[in-house]
Amino acid sequence: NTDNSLDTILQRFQDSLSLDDDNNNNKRHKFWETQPVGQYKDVGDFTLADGPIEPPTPLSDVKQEPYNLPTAYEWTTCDMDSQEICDEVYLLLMNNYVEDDENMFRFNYSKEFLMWALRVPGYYRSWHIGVRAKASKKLVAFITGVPARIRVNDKVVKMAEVNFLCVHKKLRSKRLAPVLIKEVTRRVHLENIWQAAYTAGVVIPTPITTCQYWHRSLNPKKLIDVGFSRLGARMTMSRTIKLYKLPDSTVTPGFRKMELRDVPAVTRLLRNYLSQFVVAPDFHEDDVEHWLVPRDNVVDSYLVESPKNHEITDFCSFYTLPSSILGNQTHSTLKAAYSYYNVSTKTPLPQLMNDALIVAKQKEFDVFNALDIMHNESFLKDLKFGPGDGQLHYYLYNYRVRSGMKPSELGLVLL
Ligand code: MYA
Repeated sequence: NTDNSLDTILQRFQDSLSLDDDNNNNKRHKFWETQPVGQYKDVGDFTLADGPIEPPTPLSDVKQEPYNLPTAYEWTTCDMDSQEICDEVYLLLMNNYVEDDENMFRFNYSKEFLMWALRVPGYYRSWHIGVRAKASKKLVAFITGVPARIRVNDKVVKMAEVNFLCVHKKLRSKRLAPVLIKEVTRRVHLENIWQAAYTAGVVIPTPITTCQYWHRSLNPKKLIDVGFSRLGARMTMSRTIKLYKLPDSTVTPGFRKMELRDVPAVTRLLRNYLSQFVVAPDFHEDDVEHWLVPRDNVVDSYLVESPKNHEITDFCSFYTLPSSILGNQTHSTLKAAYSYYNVSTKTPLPQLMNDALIVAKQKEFDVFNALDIMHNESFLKDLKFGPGDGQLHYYLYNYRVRSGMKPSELGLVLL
């Protein structure tokens, strides 16, 4: 009976999704089951239409006061223009943010990066939310949103991109995260925005797609020394170093750093390219100026300008996100570049990305990371990227999209 077997498959899928569950009661996701997000029980229900899961409520119905915190804690809005506040946020994240499964590495977003990621065109200060201990005033938790226009199929939707959710290690598993999420939701609603996009390494109801990280060694000796990668079977260190060796300079004629004057051409190139994906940002010139004009140690962008007619034909970019190496005597940071937005119309994508690897190597990155989204699969294997063990799940809040989206149909990179 086909129905039955479909049910079985769905049930197995649902079970596999909640394997990492740590709740003792029968509810698998006490918080997420109450939220307007795709629920596991709806997976495979093709009668549900794409679009908002629940309609907006009148603004006057949005709760005016912040949610209650445990009595020892208080809300604070983090002013990311202030060097002192940025230092506090930087330190909270440096010591408590995302680690790999083996707790060998922890993201170490720089202050400059945080200021870039959070002060975007049209940002709301009220969406940069902290929690302090009342007595010591120490910052112990954080969550942020920034506004974005995201296109899903043929609709452009105003959303919040939610990121940097962090609870101090000493305050974990006390259900503080749901309070932070509800508070950012409330503040987003107050701006008359009802949808959000976010990514996480954990599985919660319900990913729109699940992506994999791939890693390209640039400094294989260091990566092996710190335990990021291992010597391959039948490989010596010197053969490994030779395997990953790159030319000293880029090969594509007309390949150069992006400048402010390139914003209109890059915007056209990018808008045209991103239009083919199911979910992608709707970038205007001010977004491109913010997100893609190079900033030292934050974001790098290169393009190909035709030597003949000066047309901009190709574009590639990556952002800088180091990780602290936990408990290594000789090395304290892993310098990682993350593939951002890339567009090829004339230069084959593998050649363009090889040039990106060459500049990343020149800039002394140890590793170049990329997700299997957009057209990235077309260069990962040829350019000697290897699959990582980490997965990244993409989510939308209060917006349903057809399930079964492939990573290659996704045109969105969140930081
Ligand atoms: S992803 C990066 C997340 N940060 C880290 O991994 C840093 C290290 N870890 C921590 O700081 C803590 O472990 C965190 C959880 C804070 C993650 N996304 O307080 P709890 C659910 C969503 O007892 P803690 C990023 O920043 C969990 O399933 N939910 O747990 C994007 C459970 O709910 P349920 C998560 O470990 C964030 C509940 O929280 C996540 O002390 C997007 C447990 O709470 C997670 N990464 O703290 C947020 N981790 O019982 C959603 C755990 O139901 C935004 N949980 O399973 C939604 C859109 C909002 C705006 C809407 C506007 C319209």
